[in-house]
Formats: sequence, C-alpha cells, structure tokens
Amino acid sequence: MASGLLSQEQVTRFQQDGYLIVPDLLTPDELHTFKEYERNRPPGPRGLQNHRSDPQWAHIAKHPRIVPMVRQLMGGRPQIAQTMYMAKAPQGGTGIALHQDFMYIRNSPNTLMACWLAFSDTDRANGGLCVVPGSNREGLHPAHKAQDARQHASWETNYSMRGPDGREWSERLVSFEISDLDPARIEYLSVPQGSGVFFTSLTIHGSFANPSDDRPRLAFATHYVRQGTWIDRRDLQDMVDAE
Ligand SMILES: O=C(O)CCC(=O)C(=O)O
Repeated sequence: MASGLLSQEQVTRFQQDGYLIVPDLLTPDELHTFKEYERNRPPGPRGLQNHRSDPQWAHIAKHPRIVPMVRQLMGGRPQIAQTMYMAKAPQGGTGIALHQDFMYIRNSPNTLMACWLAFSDTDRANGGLCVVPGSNREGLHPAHKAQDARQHASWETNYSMRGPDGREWSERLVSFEISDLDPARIEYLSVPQGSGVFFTSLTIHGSFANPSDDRPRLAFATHYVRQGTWIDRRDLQDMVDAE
C-alpha cells in the first residue's frame, strides 16, 4: 500500500513525462464498496459534481492517501473541480478520444491535474488509459471533433463561461481529438485495480473502445486545481476543498 508522499524521483518523472503511475492507492475493501454502490444505483448519467453530495464519491475524491500526493504535485491546496466514474462495457464500450484536459477546463493559472483510478484491472485489451509521454511540455495541440464512433464517444455541448473580470459568454465544446498525433507516440498503460495515474492538464490522454468479451474497464477520475485558480466554465466554478 502506497503511503506518505511521493519521492523526488516520482515528482521529477511526473514533470518530465506528464504522468505518473502509483500502485495500490485504494484497498480491496474500498474498491469493492464503491463498485457495489455504483452497481446498485440506477443506470444513467452521473454528472460531474457527485462528490458534492454523495459520501461515496467524496471519499474517493478526498482520499487521505491521494490528496497529499496531489498537493505535492501541484504545490498547494487542491480543490475538486469535477469527478467522473467511467464504466466502459465489454464488447465495444467506447472511449474518450485522445485530448488534453485544458481543452475542456480552461483555468488560470493553469494548475489543473487529474488522478485517474483503476477500479478493474485495465490494459490495452479492455480499453485502458493511454497517454503520450512528454506531451505536457508541448503546449496545446490542434484538435477536431472525434470522428470514429466505433472507438470514441462523440458529442457537442454549449457551456456558460464567466471570466475572472466578470465577462460572461457561451461556448460550444466538442469531443476533442488531437489532430496531429503520431500513433507511435501513444503509450497503452496497464493499470491494476486500486492503482492510479496522475497526469497534467496538457498531457495527451484518452482511451479506445473495449474490445474484450467480458472485462469491464472501470475507472474513477478526479480533476483538481490549486486553491486560487480560476476556471472559466460556470458549471465547475463552485469548487470543493479536497482536504
Ligand atoms: O479513461 C478514459 O478513457 C479517459 C479519462 C479522461 O479523459 C480523464 O480522466 O480526463
């Protein structure tokens, strides 16, 4: 079981590669309890703010082993911007096209980062998480709306925005897919259940469809910003302290 803080070597790897896998963040009990809880809830969209009202979700997002690592990586007090539980079904459940989170959550200063937790054993054969190492040091890439409906969810949504100066506007966001990506750069991660991946807001990441017969790919992601960060999207502006 991982305990305490990350080593200097791990922090440097996160900064260089844009992501860091940390084993055994959650106990088998925690995994079981959350999965059973979700399995017994009615199906349907969960929204992005469950951690505000649901103690099960809050427990994962505010996890006492994870939040100090987030604090260490972002250099300040983490606040929770959004949470997502992604239960990707076997036999074709679609993934999220490779993107940078900053495309969806513009924030300033840019302190956004994620902790993605595997709730089942995940790898290429069940649509596991993919990253592009080093992409966090390349700025924002051009992107288009995801094209391949067999692999990736496709959507467009209007969001209300409000800038730090009080200006308000509406903006249409789509299911972004990086345009200029060399497929050879994509790393297909194997992340066992209970382990996590920390990544930055500029790290290119996403996943493909789950081609397995019977292996669901279950993952929970929390997106954090450092206290004092402004997020343009109004639906995410009411942030919760993670600790
Ligand atoms: O798990 C995935 O398929 C992608 C997750 C993702 O985009 C995120 O956590 O920001």
